[in-house]
Amino acid sequence: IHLRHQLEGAIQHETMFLAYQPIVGLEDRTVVGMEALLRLGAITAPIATPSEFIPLAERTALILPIGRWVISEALRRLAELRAKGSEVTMAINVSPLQLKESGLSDYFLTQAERVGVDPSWTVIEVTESILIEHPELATSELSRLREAGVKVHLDDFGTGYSSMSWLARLPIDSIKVDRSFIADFLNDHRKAVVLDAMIRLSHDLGLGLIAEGIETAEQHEGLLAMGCDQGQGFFFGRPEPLSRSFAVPAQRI
Ligand code: G
Ligand code: G
Ligand code: MN
Ligand code: NA
Repeated sequence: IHLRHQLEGAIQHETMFLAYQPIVGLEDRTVVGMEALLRLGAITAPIATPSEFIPLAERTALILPIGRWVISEALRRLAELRAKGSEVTMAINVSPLQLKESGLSDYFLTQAERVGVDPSWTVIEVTESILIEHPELATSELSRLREAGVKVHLDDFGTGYSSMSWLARLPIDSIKVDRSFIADFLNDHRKAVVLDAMIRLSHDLGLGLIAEGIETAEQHEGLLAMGCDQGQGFFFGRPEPLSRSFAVPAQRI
C-alpha cells in the first residue's frame, strides 16, 4: 500500500528520476550509449529500486503513465546531449504491459520528433518473455519502431527461457548478456563456454552483443579477448543522474 501511494505520487508530483549508466566500446572504453534507469523518490533521497516497484507498477498498470514519463524524459535529455555534440545513443527499458498496449510506437516516435531526436539514436530494451508470450503484439510494435530506425536490445539474455534458436527469429538488433555470466565466467568454465558460444552466435547472426555487469579489469580483459565488443557495468560507471555523470567530460571515462 505504501509503495503504491509512492508510485501514484511519483506521477503526480514527478518524484521520480532517471539515472543513466554508460555503455562502452570495450576496445577503447569510448562511451557509445547510456541506459536510462528509473529511480523512485527525490535525487537526494531515492526510496526504492526498480526490482521492488516495477512489478507493482505492472500489476496496477501505473507502469503505463510512468513508462510514458520515462520515454519523454529520456528523449528530452538525449536531445540536450546531442545538442552539446555528444554522439551517445539512449537505451530505454520498456516493460511487457507497455508493449501490449498498442500505441507505444506512436507515442515514442511522436515524442522523439517533438524534441528533435532522430529515432536511430535510440534503443528500446525488452526482455524475452514479452517476445515469446506475445509474439504478434510485440512484433508489430517493435517492427514499427525498427522501421523508423529505433534499435531493439534483448535484455537479461541467458536467464529465463532463452533458447538460442529464438534469436534468429526475434525482431532485435543486439543481445545484452545477463550479468550472472559476467560475474562467473572467469571462475566457472561452463559459464565461459556458454558465454563464448553466445558471442560467436550473435556475431554469426549479425547481432550486436553487450556484456552487462562488468565490475573488474580482469572481466573487461577477458571479454575483450573473447571478442566481445560492448559492455556496461560498475567498472566503467554506475547509474547516476545526468548532471553528475556528465560532469566528467563527455565521451571518455
Ligand atoms: O536499476 P536497477 O538495477 O535496479 O534495475 C532493475 C531492473 O529494472 C532492470 O532489469 C531494468 O531493466 C528495470 N528498469 C529500470 N528502469 C526501468 C524503466 O524505466 N522501465 C522499466 N519497464 N523497467 C526498468
Ligand atoms: O535488467 P537491467 O540490465 O536493465 O538492469 C540494470 C541494472 O543492473 C541496474 O539496476 C544497475 O544498477 C545494475 N547494474 C549495472 N551495472 C552493474 C554491475 O556492474 N554490477 C551489478 N551488480 N549490477 C549492475
Ligand atoms: Mn535494461
Ligand atoms: Na539489462
